[in-house]
Amino acid sequence: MSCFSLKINDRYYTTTGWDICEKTFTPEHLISRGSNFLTGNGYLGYRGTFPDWRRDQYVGCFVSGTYDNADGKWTELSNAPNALYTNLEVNGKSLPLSTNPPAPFKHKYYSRLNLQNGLLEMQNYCKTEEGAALEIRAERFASYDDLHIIPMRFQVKALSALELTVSTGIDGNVWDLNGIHIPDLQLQAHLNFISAKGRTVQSGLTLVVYEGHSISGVEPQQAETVSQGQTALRKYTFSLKPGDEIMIDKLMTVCSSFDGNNPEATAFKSLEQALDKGYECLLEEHQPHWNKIWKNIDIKITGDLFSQALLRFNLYHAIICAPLHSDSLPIGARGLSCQAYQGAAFWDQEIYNLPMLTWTMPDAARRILTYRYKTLGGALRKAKALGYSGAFYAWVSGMTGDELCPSFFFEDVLTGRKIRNHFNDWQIHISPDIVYAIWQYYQVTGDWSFIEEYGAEIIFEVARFLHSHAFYKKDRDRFELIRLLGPDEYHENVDNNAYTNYLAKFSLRTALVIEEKLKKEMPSSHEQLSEKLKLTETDFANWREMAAKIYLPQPDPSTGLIEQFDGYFTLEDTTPADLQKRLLDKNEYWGWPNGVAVHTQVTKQADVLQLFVLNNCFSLNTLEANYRYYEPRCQHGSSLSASVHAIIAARTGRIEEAFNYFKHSCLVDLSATAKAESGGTFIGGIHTAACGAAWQIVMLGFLGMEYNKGRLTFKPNLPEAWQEVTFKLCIGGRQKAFKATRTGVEELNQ
Ligand code: IFM
Repeated sequence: MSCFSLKINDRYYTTTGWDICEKTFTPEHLISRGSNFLTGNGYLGYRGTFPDWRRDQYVGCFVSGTYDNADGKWTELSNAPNALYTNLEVNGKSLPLSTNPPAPFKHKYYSRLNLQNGLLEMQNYCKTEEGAALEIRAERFASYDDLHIIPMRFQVKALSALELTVSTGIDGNVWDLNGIHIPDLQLQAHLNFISAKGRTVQSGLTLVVYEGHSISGVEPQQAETVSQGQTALRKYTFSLKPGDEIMIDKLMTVCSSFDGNNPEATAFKSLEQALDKGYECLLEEHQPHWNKIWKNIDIKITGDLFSQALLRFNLYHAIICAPLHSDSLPIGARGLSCQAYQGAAFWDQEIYNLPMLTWTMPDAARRILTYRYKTLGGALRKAKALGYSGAFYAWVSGMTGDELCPSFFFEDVLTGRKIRNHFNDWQIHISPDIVYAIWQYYQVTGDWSFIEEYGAEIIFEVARFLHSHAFYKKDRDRFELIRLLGPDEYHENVDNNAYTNYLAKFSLRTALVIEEKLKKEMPSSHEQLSEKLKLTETDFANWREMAAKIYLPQPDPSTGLIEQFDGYFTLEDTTPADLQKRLLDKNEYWGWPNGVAVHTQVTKQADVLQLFVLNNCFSLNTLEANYRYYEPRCQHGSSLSASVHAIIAARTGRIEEAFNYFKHSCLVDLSATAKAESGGTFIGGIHTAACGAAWQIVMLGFLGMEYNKGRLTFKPNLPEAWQEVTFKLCIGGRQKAFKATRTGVEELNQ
């Protein structure tokens, strides 16, 4: 371990800008530690827990695609049996691995997440009450070379003579948020490996886990297999002299029938091959995958190691949450770090996660967008069920694209009554958000084939939906969008939310641009698609009319302010701090229908400001006026909010403020500032939107990047300590390298 360390906050430090380390573990950080030190590869996410932790310590290995509804209400990802489970007994007494080391060893304890390759290292020195001393090391990674495997190396060095028992195998008694997903788990200890297999309750998926290991260093005196309830373990006893070292190389392999018809064969093949190769070789094969990822996404900041480490921590999580191996899976709002938010995509995916991928790893962005095509059926079904035409995408979207967001989401903590939130049926901006991301992907990559194959169909169906949702106000000769929920979720049932209306217009115009191009340049595609979607000239004319006549709240000529929705400015004007004092219970929900914010101008998260991130037609004065107005009224009750404020603050030249919001956003997980529970619902885990947004804060905020009709421009406004920023972008299929300084941005020769 390097001697240099730079403090990140009271818990974490970095040694190189490529790692996040901690020196002590405190039980109050049980949830956030597991999330922050998550190792993953987009296929699975294994929480950063100690090897002897169990369900009460939130151990989890969440596997993409394993959606299941075990309690009849919540669909979520399944948690695989824990095949890294390992515990120790020293001289007959259990020795918890997360014990903080006693005084003489204090400074030697550490955990380190290496961001360069996702390797999580843990080291501890333990001394029992009787004076037996030992050093324990464990490291593991989720392989990018074979997505089904997690290799772990576990080492013990005796510092005094001691009797050691190591029990290692599979712990099938796992943490589940909403019902047990694999109630019929079958555990079996075979000669050289242990297996766990079961079926998920409602989705009927088979989930298979194998465990295998090898021991070197000292021969065990005794070995036995102990199967008890939901665990199957090998128990080894060693008699150790001071200086004796034991090394256990362990392997967990995971596969579900979502991945193919024979998950057992796949998981077993992975096990056999990996055992053959051995730990070092597996690590060696894994590393180049990360090298390639970092070569695309890294942003190097010279002059500020603190910002560097924060940024890379967020980029690391923005990658491991993304199912880059598939075009049928979404990026979950908590990625693969837990079951919260149902392993499902929200608008976060398009507006927060995709920009980084589109600009740096466009193939990956294409796959995630293809997921939206594959789930178009769900969006069509949702629209139909609610009486609309076209595609109304699910607010919470899993495997099929059918709406997963329950109508009753929160509970009123004062009365215990359920709250009917309308995230699912009024938050319509999700559909135009998808159009925005698709069009951005096309603008940056020039990949028209995506539009022809998938994008046009999605966008036409969204246009159709928007038209069917709109209300034509005869007296004003304009289209309005009424009964909405905009990005600010505290205000439900509002009309003409500026963000939604502007994006709706953008979507309609995009649909018309595509229609025109298809008609002119690819008439047969135009004909086929029109036929498939049963689109007529009347549809196109309707979209044209609505695009021309949709009401867009304009900046007020005297104040420059855009009203968030009709009547917003008539609401009580107060501050989040004031509302805090009105709470009867600290866990009260602030929003609909009776929350303290509902009749006030206090917002949960950026709304009008969010529009400015996506739409650069507004003048700097408008940005300035609205930032000054809306910023003090925002509670930042969502982890999505700080990044938007950072971007707009940077664009309007408030660099210190922007830097504070950058830290706020990038530290949301490391400082565990966000609630792990809201209205009785567990919402802990990694905030993947904030992770993706870290990239945007730097690029759109501090570097002032804009891309207009194929023209890339920058207006750098760097934080004080940042001397230079180097990064890569992939435009039109070509990767370009850039260097930004305080005075400008230049393209580098590669
Ligand atoms: O999509 C967000 C929403 O904007 C605020 N609540 C949490 C959701 C998931 O991150």
